Amino acid sequence: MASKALLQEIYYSMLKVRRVEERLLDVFAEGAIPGFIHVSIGQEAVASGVCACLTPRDTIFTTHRGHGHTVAKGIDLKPFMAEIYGRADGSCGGRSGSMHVASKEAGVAGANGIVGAGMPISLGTAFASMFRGDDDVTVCFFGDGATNEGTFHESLNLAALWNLPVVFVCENNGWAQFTAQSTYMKIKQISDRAASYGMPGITVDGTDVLAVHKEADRAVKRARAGKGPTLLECNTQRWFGHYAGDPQKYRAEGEVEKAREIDPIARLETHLLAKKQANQAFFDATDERIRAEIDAAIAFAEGSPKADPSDILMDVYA
Ligand SMILES: Cc1ncc(C[n+]2csc(CCOP(=O)(O)OP(=O)(O)O)c2C)c(N)n1
Repeated sequence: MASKALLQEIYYSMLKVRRVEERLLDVFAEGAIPGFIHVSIGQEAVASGVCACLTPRDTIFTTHRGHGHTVAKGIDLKPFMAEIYGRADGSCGGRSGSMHVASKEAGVAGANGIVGAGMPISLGTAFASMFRGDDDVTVCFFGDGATNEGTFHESLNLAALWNLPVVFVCENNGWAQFTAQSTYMKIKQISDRAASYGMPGITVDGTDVLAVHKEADRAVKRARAGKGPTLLECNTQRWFGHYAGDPQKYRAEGEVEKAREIDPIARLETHLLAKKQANQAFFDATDERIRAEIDAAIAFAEGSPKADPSDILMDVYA
């Protein structure tokens, strides 16, 4: 059972993810951000529920839709925002942009714009932990669409074979770009695929942060204890389009509105109020604190010089 302090911390994390992405949508619309952004609004319970089980030493890998995981893992918002703005003080010197943010300090080994590409790389940090003999864990986030990539199958097979300390978290929002899961996959439950590789496969309501946290905690503890990988499927809802500006014309009438009725943050608020673990004053103060942190991060990004194009190949090894 999660403690009051932990639940309040998870609430802060979820609201921070939400407010950061709302702000990113605003500044993107103003033309302040180069490239594309993909937001995960509606999916916050997955990022925050899983990352609450991790230590700063643990590593995550994420995707093109990775702001939430990166913020929940604890990246400093200033270099995070500067990175998305393409500024020299960004966590990657402004060379990565939204889709490839990484931060060694925060244990974020990187977002990745290539679908399914994080999975084989995540075996590397997991193998390194095993090789060093420490108990650090790697978590690899990806979407439902990525589970049809060859990398998914190769990575799960090898992770199970080598008993690697990695947790594969499939954030199943039912869509891969503009294609519904039911039109590209026969099975309904992606976690069923885990059995083929010899690892546990769990499906959880990804809008219920308590459920996500409980199952993620079990999977992370299992990996930390040297018992090997788990596939954790979190069923969730994508409120916005595939990318910022996508009008979602391919979705059935009323579907988006229905998805937005299931608000993972409101669900946690209801739980906290019912259990008397927080009150409205706490929610308001948390929001105010987060908004101030975001204002400071945006000011930092805007005040940072643009990345110098002549540095583009710096730190590129292959
Ligand atoms: C290898 C590869 N194929 C195709 C694309 C184009 N693409 C970008 S995101 C995306 C859909 C990914 O869907 P999913 O894995 O479910 O993640 P979600 O966008 O729902 O978070 C596709 C096909 C790509 N970036 N990389």
